[in-house]
Amino acid sequence: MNLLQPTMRHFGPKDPTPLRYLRQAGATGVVTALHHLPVGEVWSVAEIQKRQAEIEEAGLVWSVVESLPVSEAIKTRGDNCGKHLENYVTSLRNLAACGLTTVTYNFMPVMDWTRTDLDYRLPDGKSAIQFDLVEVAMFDLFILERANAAADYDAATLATAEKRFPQLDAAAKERITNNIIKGLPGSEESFTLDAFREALASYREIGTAELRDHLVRFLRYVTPVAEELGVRLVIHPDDPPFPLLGLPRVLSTAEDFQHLVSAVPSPANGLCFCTGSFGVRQDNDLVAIAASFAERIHFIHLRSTQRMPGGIFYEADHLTGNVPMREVMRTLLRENKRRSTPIPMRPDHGHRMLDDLEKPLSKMNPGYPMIGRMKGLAELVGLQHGLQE
Ligand code: DNO
Repeated sequence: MNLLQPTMRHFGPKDPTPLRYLRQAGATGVVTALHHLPVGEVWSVAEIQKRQAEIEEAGLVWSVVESLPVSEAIKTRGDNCGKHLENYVTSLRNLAACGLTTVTYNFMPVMDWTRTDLDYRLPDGKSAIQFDLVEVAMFDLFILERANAAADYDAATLATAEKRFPQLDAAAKERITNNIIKGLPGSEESFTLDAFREALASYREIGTAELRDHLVRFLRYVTPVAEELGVRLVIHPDDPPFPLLGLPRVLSTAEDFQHLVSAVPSPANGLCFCTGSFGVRQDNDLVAIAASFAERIHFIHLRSTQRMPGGIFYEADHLTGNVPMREVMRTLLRENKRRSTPIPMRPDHGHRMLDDLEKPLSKMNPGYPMIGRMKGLAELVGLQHGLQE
């Protein structure tokens, strides 16, 4: 059988889902990180082994690190950049010593992934997460009051934002603000409004070209060591795949990744192929991306999004929405067949549904309810069985 390795994400001891549930859901591997350690610090062998033991106790293996976060100092080439780069390499050495060789990271400035509504109801009553560009614009223009923000939106978005903002009550304003600045699960940063303004200000002199250069310099520093250790670094694409709040984004399209590969051809420079992130842009051809970068894909996130008019998208079921999952899967299986060890794949996100709807939202990791993810994994494994020749 030619199957991808089924994995699921876990957020460590604070995760409300016990590790054994992942195994019951069909995962053999766990995707996790040492979330309790501050970004930029060394991950010691002892800390890594402690987590590894917890995972193995549950009959699972730690397959992928998601993420070994890249600090803001490295992204901006700020004060602690040199120290953080050294620490990053030390952490890679320690991970490799423990047998962990697939390491995810992203290069999104300030914020990791972003949604504006964490409880968007679908017609059947399930709850999805949603991104609404008008809500981002309202936050940007009227709450954050960022200088020259208006220049970053088209006329229709601006007009809708101006019309909708006066109708928002305090709770809606708070929801949008918190969803944007407090950080979603897996984000290592969380801000107050003032701290957020300060973080944005650190990018005043950093546009697309500069951020791209910082990414290349980061990779040129870490990939020689990664290569020596047999570690594959996999960059997670921008989510959503376009600039937000005036911040540049440099990994949103196939061209962006091609640029990175040309600048740093090392085999340690890999891709976390995330269909949900790339798939938000209509001009991203997911099958072509999977085919052209097949050899560099060492970790896969599978989910689908549904685009709506006005810059809105929500997370669809794993096999519906705008992502052509069957063709994507066919392409990935072709590559998987060539490999000596299967490529790890996780069902990315899931809907809140069934009993999970009875649990308070505040006690769950948005995007990561267990039942919806289990359904996603089951569908994605079933699809692979169906595609076997
Ligand atoms: C969201 C995740 C991201 C991802 C990081 C990788 O659900 O896919 O938080 O883990 O961007 O560094």
